[in-house]
Formats: sequence, structure tokens, C-alpha cells
Amino acid sequence: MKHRDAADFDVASVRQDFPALHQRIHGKPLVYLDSAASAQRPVAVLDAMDTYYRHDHANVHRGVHTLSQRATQAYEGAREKIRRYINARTTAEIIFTRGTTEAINLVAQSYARPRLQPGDEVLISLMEHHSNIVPWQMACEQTGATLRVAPIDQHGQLRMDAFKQLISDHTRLIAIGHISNALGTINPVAEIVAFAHEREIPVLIDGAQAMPHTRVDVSALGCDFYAFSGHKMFGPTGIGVLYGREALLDAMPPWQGGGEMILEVSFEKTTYAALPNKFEAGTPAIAEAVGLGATIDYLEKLGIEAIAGHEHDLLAYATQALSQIDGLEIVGQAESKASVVSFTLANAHPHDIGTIVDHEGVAIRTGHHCAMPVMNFFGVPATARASMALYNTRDDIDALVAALMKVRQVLS
Ligand code: C6P
Repeated sequence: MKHRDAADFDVASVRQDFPALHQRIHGKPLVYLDSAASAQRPVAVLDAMDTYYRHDHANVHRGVHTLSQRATQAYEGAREKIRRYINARTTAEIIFTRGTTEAINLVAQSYARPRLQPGDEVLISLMEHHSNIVPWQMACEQTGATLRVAPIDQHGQLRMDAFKQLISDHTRLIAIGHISNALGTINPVAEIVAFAHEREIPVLIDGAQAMPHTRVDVSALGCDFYAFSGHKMFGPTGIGVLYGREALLDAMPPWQGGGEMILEVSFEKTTYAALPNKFEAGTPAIAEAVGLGATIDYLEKLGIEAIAGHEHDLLAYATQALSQIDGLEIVGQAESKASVVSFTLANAHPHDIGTIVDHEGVAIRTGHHCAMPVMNFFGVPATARASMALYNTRDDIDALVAALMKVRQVLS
């Protein structure tokens, strides 16, 4: 994807859109550097959800009354916005889920589980988030299939040679993260899909960390499944999306039963609704879908290429500034990276780092980032992670650096 020049991006005006950023923490201005865990929401998203609840709320797809029709239009309108944004062919391919985790579990249980047999293999990589490991482990345990794990190198890059070698006649599915949450590495997903499809192997992409940073065009990528969460892309929690190719989704059985997903029910036989409803049992997260639709409008207004340009500048600035700190090691130095910097600081446990910088108003995440195999690979129990988004500034990085100096002072 082409970046636009960072100078084109009016970050001061963008920051005005995010009320949560304008507060003091322990008496210091908040510096929010934890967007990879969950991003903040712009007013446009908060307002869309508020307006929906104040004026349009009713259950969807169920009533002929006006409010139910309005709610249905708002909910289905959000689905159409998402379809257009990621360039899916039809709204039948856009399944609302609770988030990335639920989307991956849906594919593991409804696509993989009925197909996998002993001797079959699912291929993932070592840098996956637990949400793109455990569902496959479970499906493999349930079926007798084997989970294969492609290695990474010391820079935190996927070893493509080894990855390709691990693909065999036994590989039934590849599940790969678009961007690593623990390292920031951007994986060559288009190359992986092309290589896999030459061998007729379907590919699921975990896009949780990609949607806030990069253009995602599922038709251009050609992937079979793409999973993401609303809350990492400035939308609400409790909503996410599974994109799936219609032919695959059509052939999959529903994974949860209940209202919404049926055509006809009798005690003898139940028939299922058409896509996408087949996979949306029960009353959905309507306001959250509306909020996610508003997020898409917001991202389209700013332009993802301009956002990426701004973040590219922040990443370079942060990498340079943090590297100057004595005893600080950046974990994950891939050539192609999103605006995530994981690091360790000599003689400081990441949790102590997180607590001390919080007292300086700086929010970062510390821990294993739900990527324990990555921590094991680099031989660390945990890292500190600063993750930047469209509303961060170079001043935020300076504040982090100053807070880390405080850590050194306190712990020395
Ligand atoms: N990563 C982080 O701090 P959910 O929780 O379903 O919205 O997303 C799960 C998930 C899946 N894949 C990747 C690559 C992710 O980064 C995440 C969530 C957060 O890094 C919370 S652990």
C-alpha cells in the first residue's frame, strides 16, 4: 500500500475527535499508547450509537413496525459499509461476530472440524496471537489432525522458505496473522494466499491488527476468510467481522442454533436461513454494528493511506528515540512493520515499567500480549509494548521516553 506524506495529516484536528484522549491520569496529560489492545473511539462513533439508542432501537429482522425497520436498516446498512470497505462481493460474505476470536472459532468449528481427519494438517506461524492458535489446537484435538507451526527469525519475520516447505499434500488450511500484535511484523499475506491457492489450500487471515493501519481488500488478497474486531479500529467492543468466500460459507453448517438463523423449525426438522443470517444466531449487537459502520465512515473520511503515512513517521521516530535508551532492546525489528514497538529494559520487569509509566500518564501494555510462543522464542517472560494509532504524536513518544527515564531512576 502507498503511504501519503505524514505532513498531509492534521493530527491536531484528529485528536479533537477523541474525547477520551483529553484527560489527566495521576495529574499528567494522558498519553495513550495502547491502541493495539483497544483503540479509543471518535465522537462520530459515540454519536452514531447514541442516536441509534435514542431514536431507532428495536430488534432487527423481526418486526413490521417502524422502529424495527429502522433498526434493521441501520444494522444491514453497516454490513453494506463493511462489504464496500473491504471489497467483498456481497453482504452474504460479511458475518457479524463478537470479534476476531469468535470469527476464528467459527471457522475452526464450522469449516475445519467437519473436514479434518487424522493425518491432515493445519499450518499457522509462531507469531500468532493465542486466538489464532488455540481454536486450531482444539479442532486438531477433536479430529486427530496435526497443527504445524512455521518458524520466525530473530528480527521477528516469518521464515518464508520454511513456511513454504511446511506446506504439503496434507495441509488443509493455513491460518496466518496479517500483522503481529506482539512484534508489529506485517506478513506477506498476498504472497501466502497466492502460494497456497496454487495448491488449492484455503487461507484464513487474522486481521485484528491490520484494519486500523492498512488497506484491506479481500478480493485483491483473494483470501478465503478474514477476521477482525471493531474495538481495535476505533469502533465498539463486542462486534467484529468474519469475511468468508460465499461458496465456502454456504457449504458450512451453522455453528450456533437459535433465533435469526433458521428458516423453519419443527421438532422433526429445522432448516436454516440463507447467508449471512445462518451464522448470526440470537439478537445481534445492533448498536455495535451501527458504531462499526460509523467507524468505517470515519476511516474513509481520513483516508487509510494518510493514516498509514502518519503512523509510518511515528514508528520511525519511536524506533529511533527508544533505541537511544541505555539497556532498551526492541523485540521485533522486521523490515515491514506496523506502528507497534515491543521492548525490554535491562533490570526492569515489564510490569514495573507499565506501572511507573502509568504514573507519568503514559498507557502502554505489558505482559505476554497473548502471544506466549513469541515470548518463549525471544527468551523473555514479557515485554512492554507501545502501540501507536492515528491520534498519536511525536510528543507522545517524547513523553514515553521521559517516563522510561523515570523508570530507570526509580529502579536504579
Ligand atoms: N490483541 C492485544 O493487546 P479480540 O480479543 O477477539 O478482539 O482479538 C483477538 C486478537 C486476535 N488476533 C490478534 C493479532 C490480536 O492482536 C488480538 C487481540 C490484543 O494485542 C488483546 S490480547
